[in-house]
Amino acid sequence: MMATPTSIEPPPERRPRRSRTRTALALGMAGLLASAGVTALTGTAEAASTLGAAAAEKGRYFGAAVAANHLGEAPYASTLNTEFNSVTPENEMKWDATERTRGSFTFGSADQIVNHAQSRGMKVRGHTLVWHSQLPSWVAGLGTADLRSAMNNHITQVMQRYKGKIHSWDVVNEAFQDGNSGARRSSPFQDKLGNGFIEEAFRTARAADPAAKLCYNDYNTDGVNAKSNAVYNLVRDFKSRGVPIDCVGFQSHFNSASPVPSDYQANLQRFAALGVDVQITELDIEGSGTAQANNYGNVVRACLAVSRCTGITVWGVTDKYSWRASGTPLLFDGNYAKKPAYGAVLSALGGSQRRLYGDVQQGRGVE
Ligand code: G2I
Repeated sequence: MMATPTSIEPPPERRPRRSRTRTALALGMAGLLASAGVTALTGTAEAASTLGAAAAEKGRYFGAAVAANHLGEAPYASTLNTEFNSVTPENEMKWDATERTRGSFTFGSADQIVNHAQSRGMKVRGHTLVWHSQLPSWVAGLGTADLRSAMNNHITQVMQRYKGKIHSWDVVNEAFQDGNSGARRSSPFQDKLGNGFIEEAFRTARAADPAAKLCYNDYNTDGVNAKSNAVYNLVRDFKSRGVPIDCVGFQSHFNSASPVPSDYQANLQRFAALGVDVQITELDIEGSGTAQANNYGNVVRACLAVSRCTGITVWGVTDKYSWRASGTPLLFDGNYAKKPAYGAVLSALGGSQRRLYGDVQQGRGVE
Protein backbone atom coordinates (compact mmCIF):
# COMPACT_ATOMS: atom_id res chain seq x y z
CA MET A 1 0.00 0.00 0.00
CA MET A 2 1.28 3.47 -0.93
CA ALA A 3 1.61 6.08 1.79
CA THR A 4 -0.33 9.27 1.24
CA PRO A 5 1.86 12.36 0.82
CA THR A 6 0.77 13.73 4.18
CA SER A 7 2.10 10.65 5.92
CA ILE A 8 5.61 11.10 4.52
CA GLU A 9 7.96 12.39 7.20
CA PRO A 10 11.62 13.12 6.68
CA PRO A 11 13.76 10.49 8.32
CA PRO A 12 14.33 11.55 11.94
CA GLU A 13 18.08 11.88 11.47
CA ARG A 14 17.61 14.53 8.76
CA ARG A 15 15.58 16.97 10.82
CA PRO A 16 18.35 18.21 13.12
CA ARG A 17 20.73 18.45 10.15
CA ARG A 18 18.34 20.80 8.34
CA SER A 19 18.05 22.92 11.40
CA ARG A 20 21.84 23.06 11.80
CA THR A 21 22.17 24.03 8.17
CA ARG A 22 19.76 26.95 8.66
CA THR A 23 21.66 28.15 11.72
CA ALA A 24 24.95 27.90 9.88
CA LEU A 25 23.49 29.85 6.97
CA ALA A 26 22.24 32.58 9.29
CA LEU A 27 25.60 32.81 11.02
CA GLY A 28 27.37 32.86 7.67
CA MET A 29 25.09 35.67 6.50
CA ALA A 30 25.72 37.68 9.68
CA GLY A 31 29.47 37.25 9.18
CA LEU A 32 29.18 38.33 5.58
CA LEU A 33 27.21 41.45 6.54
CA ALA A 34 29.64 42.27 9.33
CA SER A 35 32.58 42.02 6.97
CA ALA A 36 30.72 44.31 4.57
CA GLY A 37 30.40 46.93 7.32
CA VAL A 38 26.80 46.12 8.21
CA THR A 39 26.90 45.59 11.94
CA ALA A 40 23.26 44.89 12.67
CA LEU A 41 20.07 43.97 10.95
CA THR A 42 18.14 46.29 13.26
CA GLY A 43 17.89 50.08 13.27
CA THR A 44 17.96 52.03 10.05
CA ALA A 45 17.94 48.96 7.84
CA GLU A 46 14.50 48.07 9.15
CA ALA A 47 11.42 49.23 7.28
CA ALA A 48 9.32 51.65 9.34
CA SER A 49 6.28 49.98 10.82
CA THR A 50 4.04 52.99 11.57
CA LEU A 51 2.51 55.59 9.28
CA GLY A 52 4.32 58.48 10.91
CA ALA A 53 7.72 56.80 10.89
CA ALA A 54 7.34 55.64 7.30
CA ALA A 55 6.26 59.12 6.16
CA ALA A 56 9.15 60.68 8.08
CA GLU A 57 11.59 58.50 6.14
CA LYS A 58 10.13 60.09 3.01
CA GLY A 59 10.49 63.59 4.51
CA ARG A 60 6.74 63.93 5.08
CA TYR A 61 4.38 64.00 8.04
CA PHE A 62 1.36 61.72 8.40
CA GLY A 63 -1.38 63.21 10.52
CA ALA A 64 -4.94 62.71 11.70
CA ALA A 65 -7.78 65.02 12.61
CA VAL A 66 -8.36 64.68 16.33
CA ALA A 67 -11.27 65.47 18.63
CA ALA A 68 -10.32 66.52 22.17
CA ASN A 69 -13.22 64.63 23.71
CA HIS A 70 -11.88 61.27 22.48
CA LEU A 71 -8.35 61.64 23.84
CA GLY A 72 -9.41 59.95 27.08
CA GLU A 73 -10.37 56.76 25.21
CA ALA A 74 -7.33 54.50 25.59
CA PRO A 75 -7.31 52.79 22.17
CA TYR A 76 -8.02 56.12 20.45
CA ALA A 77 -5.06 57.76 22.15
CA SER A 78 -2.74 54.80 21.69
CA THR A 79 -3.58 54.47 17.98
CA LEU A 80 -3.01 58.19 17.53
CA ASN A 81 0.23 58.19 19.50
CA THR A 82 1.64 55.11 17.82
CA GLU A 83 0.77 55.79 14.21
CA PHE A 84 0.64 59.54 13.59
CA ASN A 85 3.16 62.35 13.88
CA SER A 86 0.88 65.32 13.16
CA VAL A 87 -2.57 66.30 14.37
CA THR A 88 -5.26 68.71 13.21
CA PRO A 89 -7.95 69.72 15.71
CA GLU A 90 -11.14 68.64 13.93
CA ASN A 91 -13.32 71.39 15.39
CA GLU A 92 -11.54 72.91 18.39
CA MET A 93 -9.77 75.80 16.65
CA LYS A 94 -12.76 76.92 14.61
CA TRP A 95 -14.32 80.32 15.24
CA ASP A 96 -17.35 78.95 17.12
CA ALA A 97 -15.01 77.11 19.50
CA THR A 98 -12.47 79.88 20.05
CA GLU A 99 -14.53 83.10 19.94
CA ARG A 100 -18.17 82.24 20.45
CA THR A 101 -18.71 85.68 21.95
CA ARG A 102 -17.00 88.69 20.42
CA GLY A 103 -13.66 89.41 22.04
CA SER A 104 -13.92 86.53 24.52
CA PHE A 105 -11.53 83.74 23.58
CA THR A 106 -11.76 80.15 24.81
CA PHE A 107 -8.91 77.78 24.10
CA GLY A 108 -9.49 74.87 26.50
CA SER A 109 -10.13 72.08 23.97
CA ALA A 110 -7.62 73.38 21.44
CA ASP A 111 -4.99 73.61 24.19
CA GLN A 112 -5.72 70.02 25.16
CA ILE A 113 -4.91 68.81 21.64
CA VAL A 114 -1.86 71.04 21.22
CA ASN A 115 -0.47 69.91 24.58
CA HIS A 116 -1.13 66.27 23.76
CA ALA A 117 0.72 66.65 20.47
CA GLN A 118 3.60 68.74 21.77
CA SER A 119 4.37 66.44 24.65
CA ARG A 120 4.72 63.58 22.16
CA GLY A 121 6.71 65.40 19.52
CA MET A 122 3.84 65.56 17.02
CA LYS A 123 3.33 68.52 14.70
CA VAL A 124 0.08 70.51 14.75
CA ARG A 125 -1.86 71.88 11.75
CA GLY A 126 -4.08 74.82 12.57
CA HIS A 127 -7.65 74.60 11.22
CA THR A 128 -9.16 77.11 10.50
CA LEU A 129 -9.25 80.91 10.89
CA VAL A 130 -11.63 82.35 8.30
CA TRP A 131 -14.50 80.10 7.16
CA HIS A 132 -18.19 80.70 6.45
CA SER A 133 -19.20 77.61 8.48
CA GLN A 134 -19.10 77.08 12.25
CA LEU A 135 -19.15 80.86 12.45
CA PRO A 136 -21.00 82.35 15.42
CA SER A 137 -24.03 84.40 14.40
CA TRP A 138 -22.61 87.63 15.86
CA VAL A 139 -20.04 87.73 13.05
CA ALA A 140 -22.67 87.84 10.32
CA GLY A 141 -24.41 90.65 12.16
CA LEU A 142 -21.47 93.08 11.97
CA GLY A 143 -21.15 96.02 9.60
CA THR A 144 -18.21 96.21 7.20
CA ALA A 145 -15.72 98.08 9.37
CA ASP A 146 -16.50 95.99 12.43
CA LEU A 147 -16.28 92.78 10.47
CA ARG A 148 -12.86 93.75 9.12
CA SER A 149 -11.53 94.42 12.57
CA ALA A 150 -13.19 91.29 14.02
CA MET A 151 -11.64 89.11 11.30
CA ASN A 152 -8.18 90.55 11.81
CA ASN A 153 -8.48 90.38 15.58
CA HIS A 154 -9.63 86.75 15.44
CA ILE A 155 -6.69 85.74 13.24
CA THR A 156 -4.24 87.63 15.43
CA GLN A 157 -5.49 86.34 18.79
CA VAL A 158 -5.74 82.70 17.77
CA MET A 159 -2.42 82.64 15.94
CA GLN A 160 -0.58 84.40 18.74
CA ARG A 161 -1.95 81.91 21.26
CA TYR A 162 -0.21 79.10 19.39
CA LYS A 163 2.72 81.04 17.98
CA GLY A 164 5.63 78.72 17.28
CA LYS A 165 3.52 75.61 17.86
CA ILE A 166 1.69 75.31 14.53
CA HIS A 167 3.56 74.24 11.41
CA SER A 168 0.78 75.21 8.96
CA TRP A 169 -2.42 77.19 9.31
CA ASP A 170 -5.51 76.95 7.13
CA VAL A 171 -5.92 80.73 7.05
CA VAL A 172 -8.90 80.76 4.71
CA ASN A 173 -11.11 77.72 4.13
CA GLU A 174 -13.55 76.97 1.29
CA ALA A 175 -13.91 80.46 -0.18
CA PHE A 176 -14.94 79.27 -3.66
CA GLN A 177 -18.22 77.95 -4.97
CA ASP A 178 -18.73 74.42 -6.23
CA GLY A 179 -19.58 73.89 -9.88
CA ASN A 180 -18.34 75.53 -13.02
CA SER A 181 -18.52 79.22 -12.13
CA GLY A 182 -15.13 79.56 -10.49
CA ALA A 183 -16.79 82.28 -8.41
CA ARG A 184 -16.36 83.11 -4.78
CA ARG A 185 -18.78 81.63 -2.30
CA SER A 186 -21.15 84.00 -0.55
CA SER A 187 -20.14 84.54 3.09
CA PRO A 188 -20.13 87.48 5.49
CA PHE A 189 -16.46 88.04 4.57
CA GLN A 190 -16.99 87.87 0.83
CA ASP A 191 -20.24 89.82 0.85
CA LYS A 192 -19.06 92.67 3.07
CA LEU A 193 -15.30 92.86 2.53
CA GLY A 194 -15.23 91.83 -1.13
CA ASN A 195 -12.59 89.84 -3.02
CA GLY A 196 -9.78 91.41 -1.01
CA PHE A 197 -10.69 89.57 2.20
CA ILE A 198 -8.46 86.59 1.44
CA GLU A 199 -5.42 88.78 0.82
CA GLU A 200 -6.13 90.75 3.97
CA ALA A 201 -6.47 87.57 6.02
CA PHE A 202 -3.15 86.22 4.76
CA ARG A 203 -1.32 89.51 5.42
CA THR A 204 -2.70 89.61 8.95
CA ALA A 205 -1.74 85.97 9.49
CA ARG A 206 1.85 86.55 8.36
CA ALA A 207 2.22 89.37 10.87
CA ALA A 208 0.71 87.28 13.70
CA ASP A 209 3.04 84.25 13.36
CA PRO A 210 5.73 84.77 10.73
CA ALA A 211 7.09 81.22 11.15
CA ALA A 212 3.84 79.40 10.37
CA LYS A 213 3.15 78.22 6.85
CA LEU A 214 0.01 79.91 5.58
CA CYS A 215 -2.35 77.71 3.56
CA TYR A 216 -5.49 78.16 1.51
CA ASN A 217 -7.62 75.00 2.00
CA ASP A 218 -10.57 73.68 -0.04
CA TYR A 219 -12.48 70.60 -1.27
CA ASN A 220 -13.45 69.54 -4.80
CA THR A 221 -10.21 71.13 -5.91
CA ASP A 222 -8.34 67.80 -6.03
CA GLY A 223 -8.39 67.48 -9.82
CA VAL A 224 -8.16 70.08 -12.56
CA ASN A 225 -11.61 71.74 -12.74
CA ALA A 226 -13.24 75.16 -12.65
CA LYS A 227 -13.00 75.42 -8.88
CA SER A 228 -9.35 74.38 -8.68
CA ASN A 229 -8.58 76.69 -11.59
CA ALA A 230 -10.04 79.57 -9.58
CA VAL A 231 -7.83 78.68 -6.59
CA TYR A 232 -4.86 78.29 -8.92
CA ASN A 233 -5.43 81.78 -10.31
CA LEU A 234 -5.68 83.19 -6.79
CA VAL A 235 -2.37 81.59 -5.76
CA ARG A 236 -0.65 82.67 -8.97
CA ASP A 237 -1.85 86.23 -8.41
CA PHE A 238 -0.67 86.19 -4.78
CA LYS A 239 2.76 84.88 -5.76
CA SER A 240 3.14 87.48 -8.51
CA ARG A 241 2.25 90.35 -6.16
CA GLY A 242 4.13 89.13 -3.11
CA VAL A 243 1.02 88.44 -1.03
CA PRO A 244 2.11 85.91 1.63
CA ILE A 245 0.96 82.35 0.90
CA ASP A 246 3.01 79.19 1.48
CA CYS A 247 0.76 76.25 0.86
CA VAL A 248 -2.47 74.94 -0.58
CA GLY A 249 -4.47 72.28 1.22
CA PHE A 250 -6.38 69.70 -0.79
CA GLN A 251 -9.02 68.24 1.49
CA SER A 252 -9.47 65.06 -0.58
CA HIS A 253 -12.82 63.79 0.69
CA PHE A 254 -13.58 60.99 -1.75
CA ASN A 255 -16.45 58.60 -2.37
CA SER A 256 -18.09 56.98 -5.38
CA ALA A 257 -19.74 60.25 -6.39
CA SER A 258 -16.46 62.09 -5.98
CA PRO A 259 -13.67 59.60 -6.75
CA VAL A 260 -9.93 60.20 -6.67
CA PRO A 261 -9.42 62.16 -9.91
CA SER A 262 -7.12 60.67 -12.53
CA ASP A 263 -5.25 63.97 -12.71
CA TYR A 264 -4.79 64.24 -8.95
CA GLN A 265 -0.99 64.17 -9.10
CA ALA A 266 -0.87 66.54 -12.07
CA ASN A 267 -3.08 68.97 -10.18
CA LEU A 268 -0.88 68.86 -7.07
CA GLN A 269 2.13 69.35 -9.33
CA ARG A 270 0.76 72.43 -11.11
CA PHE A 271 0.15 74.14 -7.77
CA ALA A 272 3.62 73.17 -6.52
CA ALA A 273 5.06 74.70 -9.69
CA LEU A 274 3.63 78.06 -8.58
CA GLY A 275 6.08 77.97 -5.68
CA VAL A 276 3.86 76.78 -2.82
CA ASP A 277 3.86 73.58 -0.81
CA VAL A 278 0.87 71.32 -1.24
CA GLN A 279 -0.65 69.27 1.57
CA ILE A 280 -3.38 66.63 1.63
CA THR A 281 -5.33 67.94 4.56
CA GLU A 282 -8.55 65.99 5.20
CA LEU A 283 -8.16 62.69 3.38
CA ASP A 284 -10.90 60.12 3.67
CA ILE A 285 -12.17 57.68 1.08
CA GLU A 286 -15.48 55.89 1.54
CA GLY A 287 -15.55 52.15 0.85
CA SER A 288 -13.85 49.03 2.12
CA GLY A 289 -11.45 46.24 1.24
CA THR A 290 -9.21 46.26 -1.79
CA ALA A 291 -10.97 49.04 -3.66
CA GLN A 292 -10.58 51.45 -0.76
CA ALA A 293 -7.00 50.28 -0.20
CA ASN A 294 -6.07 50.88 -3.84
CA ASN A 295 -7.50 54.39 -3.74
CA TYR A 296 -5.57 55.21 -0.59
CA GLY A 297 -2.37 53.82 -2.09
CA ASN A 298 -2.84 55.95 -5.20
CA VAL A 299 -3.30 59.12 -3.16
CA VAL A 300 -0.17 58.46 -1.12
CA ARG A 301 1.89 57.67 -4.23
CA ALA A 302 0.68 60.89 -5.86
CA CYS A 303 1.85 62.92 -2.88
CA LEU A 304 5.23 61.19 -2.81
CA ALA A 305 5.68 61.86 -6.51
CA VAL A 306 5.39 65.62 -5.91
CA SER A 307 8.42 66.87 -4.04
CA ARG A 308 6.52 69.83 -2.57
CA CYS A 309 3.74 67.60 -1.21
CA THR A 310 4.89 67.87 2.38
CA GLY A 311 2.37 65.74 4.25
CA ILE A 312 -0.91 63.92 4.48
CA THR A 313 -3.63 64.19 7.11
CA VAL A 314 -6.52 61.74 7.30
CA TRP A 315 -9.78 63.18 8.61
CA GLY A 316 -10.01 61.09 11.76
CA VAL A 317 -8.41 58.16 13.55
CA THR A 318 -11.21 55.59 13.44
CA ASP A 319 -14.31 54.97 11.32
CA LYS A 320 -16.29 55.09 14.56
CA TYR A 321 -15.89 58.86 14.91
CA SER A 322 -15.68 59.87 11.25
CA TRP A 323 -17.91 62.77 10.19
CA ARG A 324 -19.32 60.24 7.72
CA ALA A 325 -18.97 57.06 9.75
CA SER A 326 -21.45 55.09 7.63
CA GLY A 327 -19.04 55.33 4.69
CA THR A 328 -16.20 53.75 6.77
CA PRO A 329 -13.69 56.09 5.12
CA LEU A 330 -10.65 55.81 7.40
CA LEU A 331 -7.65 53.54 8.02
CA PHE A 332 -8.75 51.98 11.32
CA ASP A 333 -12.14 50.36 11.79
CA GLY A 334 -14.49 51.01 14.69
CA ASN A 335 -12.49 48.60 16.86
CA TYR A 336 -9.18 50.24 15.94
CA ALA A 337 -8.16 47.27 13.78
CA LYS A 338 -5.95 48.11 10.81
CA LYS A 339 -7.93 47.94 7.57
CA PRO A 340 -6.55 46.89 4.16
CA ALA A 341 -6.33 50.62 3.43
CA TYR A 342 -3.87 50.95 6.30
CA GLY A 343 -1.60 48.33 4.73
CA ALA A 344 -1.80 50.05 1.36
CA VAL A 345 -0.82 53.40 2.85
CA LEU A 346 2.02 51.97 4.89
CA SER A 347 3.42 50.08 1.95
CA ALA A 348 3.06 53.08 -0.39
CA LEU A 349 5.12 55.00 2.18
CA GLY A 350 7.79 52.29 2.03
CA GLY A 351 6.95 50.87 5.45
CA SER A 352 6.09 47.34 6.38
CA GLN A 353 3.81 45.70 8.92
CA ARG A 354 5.99 42.60 8.93
CA ARG A 355 8.77 42.93 11.39
CA LEU A 356 12.13 41.84 10.17
CA TYR A 357 14.89 39.58 11.36
CA GLY A 358 16.23 42.13 13.84
CA ASP A 359 12.96 42.23 15.73
CA VAL A 360 12.96 38.47 16.10
CA GLN A 361 16.49 38.64 17.53
CA GLN A 362 15.32 41.23 20.04
CA GLY A 363 12.30 39.19 21.03
CA ARG A 364 9.75 41.62 19.58
CA GLY A 365 8.12 38.86 17.55
CA VAL A 366 6.75 38.82 14.04
CA GLU A 367 3.26 40.14 13.35
O1 G2I B 1 -17.28 68.44 6.73
C1 G2I B 1 -16.03 67.82 6.71
C2 G2I B 1 -14.92 68.83 6.75
C3 G2I B 1 -14.90 69.68 5.49
N1 G2I B 1 -13.79 70.62 5.49
C4 G2I B 1 -13.64 71.44 6.66
C5 G2I B 1 -13.70 70.63 7.95
O2 G2I B 1 -13.65 71.47 9.07
C6 G2I B 1 -14.95 69.77 7.99
O3 G2I B 1 -14.93 69.07 9.22
C7 G2I B 1 -16.18 68.79 9.79
C8 G2I B 1 -15.96 68.02 11.08
O4 G2I B 1 -15.35 66.79 10.77
C9 G2I B 1 -17.31 67.75 11.75
O5 G2I B 1 -17.09 67.20 13.05
O6 G2I B 1 -16.85 69.97 10.04
C10 G2I B 1 -18.18 69.73 10.52
C11 G2I B 1 -18.94 71.03 10.61
O7 G2I B 1 -18.96 71.70 9.39
C12 G2I B 1 -18.09 69.04 11.88
O8 G2I B 1 -19.38 68.71 12.32
C13 G2I B 1 -19.79 69.36 13.49
C14 G2I B 1 -21.28 69.14 13.64
O9 G2I B 1 -21.93 69.71 12.51
C15 G2I B 1 -21.77 69.79 14.88
O10 G2I B 1 -23.12 69.50 15.06
C16 G2I B 1 -20.94 69.34 16.07
O11 G2I B 1 -21.30 70.07 17.22
O12 G2I B 1 -19.11 68.85 14.61
C17 G2I B 1 -19.45 69.55 15.79
C18 G2I B 1 -18.55 69.08 16.94
O13 G2I B 1 -18.70 67.70 17.13
